[in-house]
Amino acid sequence: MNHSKKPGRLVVVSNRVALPEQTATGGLASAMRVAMKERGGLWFGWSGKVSADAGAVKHVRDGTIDYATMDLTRADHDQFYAGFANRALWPLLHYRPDLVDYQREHLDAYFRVNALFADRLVDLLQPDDTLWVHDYHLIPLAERLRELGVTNRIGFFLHTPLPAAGLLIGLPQHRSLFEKLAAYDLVGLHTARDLRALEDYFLHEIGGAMRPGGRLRAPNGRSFRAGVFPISIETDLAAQTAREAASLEEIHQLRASLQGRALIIGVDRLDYSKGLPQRFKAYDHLLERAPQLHRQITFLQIAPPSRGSVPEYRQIRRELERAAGHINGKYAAPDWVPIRYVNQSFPHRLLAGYYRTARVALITPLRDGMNLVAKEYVACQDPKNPGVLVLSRFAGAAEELTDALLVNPADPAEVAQALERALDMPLRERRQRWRAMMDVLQKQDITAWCNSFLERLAA
Ligand code: GDG
Repeated sequence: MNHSKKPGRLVVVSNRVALPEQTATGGLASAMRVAMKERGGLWFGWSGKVSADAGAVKHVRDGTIDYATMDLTRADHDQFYAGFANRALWPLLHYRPDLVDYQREHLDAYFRVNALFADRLVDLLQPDDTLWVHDYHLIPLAERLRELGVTNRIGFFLHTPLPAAGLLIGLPQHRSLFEKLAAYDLVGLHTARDLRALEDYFLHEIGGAMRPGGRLRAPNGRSFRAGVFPISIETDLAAQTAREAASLEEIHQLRASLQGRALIIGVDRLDYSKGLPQRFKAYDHLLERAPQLHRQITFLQIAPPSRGSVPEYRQIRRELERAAGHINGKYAAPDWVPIRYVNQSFPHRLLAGYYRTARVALITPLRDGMNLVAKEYVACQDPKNPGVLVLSRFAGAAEELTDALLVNPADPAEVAQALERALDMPLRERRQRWRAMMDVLQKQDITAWCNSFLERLAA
């Protein structure tokens, strides 16, 4: 860095805050915890609690991090969080207009909660703070902060994909929402495809313009920069955690239970974007077409439930229970269960050990901003005997991890074929592919991600 001025405090704002004692099962929480650990600063957001005393800010200090959280009222939780954010924006951003449930009151609540966040945050700010706002819950936050007179640098990072502009304009009132991105100084996205969608939206759908130097100008007159910053993981730490996990009792137990069978693993929040029904179908297809693999393989799908207050999530949970039961009913033997389907979350050190035990990771989201599990799987492999990553082309990670076996998750035959190839892959090829992917992850780890975003924001 060649800034002459010492950077001020970092203020991270995200809907959920990963408080010190909580297990973080979401990608944003995993990543930002690392970013904050390195730099310290203020982390502001929702406590995750609903109460009548909403809006009062509570502070917790842990080392160099100051956590400031507030509760939401029941109505704000239902309309802002479960409503507009998770039943309109989340499906839209994941290319699922069919699942978008748009309600005007939910959009109003979304703006209301963003205004409340801004009102509370503004009292905590210092003049040289740099603000970094995260994700789709908080798109209008900067505009509101600007109205309140905040002139600090404010960056925004979108953790989801950004779909094609033609889909974005299907959202009623889309312009009242997306044009507000222009109040940020820098908007970060995971991939080049997401950036193209953003540019296309501003340039061709709402009448913005590209200014010299690559700044996007919105029709409201504000201009901002946008860039590609693929999020990553703590690569070296993940590798070390996985090495150490080998001696844990739980990992021995998993190994022993496999009785020499090859383990295929999937780890995903239980979410329709992760393509789990399609993945189960592909596994069924594999068992159907490759009877020689029966009793030779075990598929462990870990899927901690999330967003249980949203009906689509309860529905997919039921669907998967049925699908897993169906496959086990069809193929299981007295001494073999083809799928172990686990709706539970595990500490990271155990996940690391499970990843290292698995011969194949099967990660097939229909759409995913990045997918950190894919990166964690690679980082956790034994360099001498690494496993194979079967990865959806529609995960952001596929743009970097080009040595994975890339598949279209909607085609069970293609996925089954890739699984067969992965299970069969000679050691030499496994090592070559793993080395190439590990090189990417060592160069582009979470620290590099944070630094590159914050340097661009400061520039
Ligand atoms: C969003 C975007 C983007 C999972 N199960 C457990 C557990 N996890 C951890 C994983 C990983 C994280 O949660 C999941 O991250 P992903 O990236 O795979 O997916 P999302 O939660 O959907 O994250 C995504 C990400 O934000 C970052 O920008 O990549 O596209 O959708 O770190 O390890 N952690 C623990 N126990 C579990 O059972 N402790």
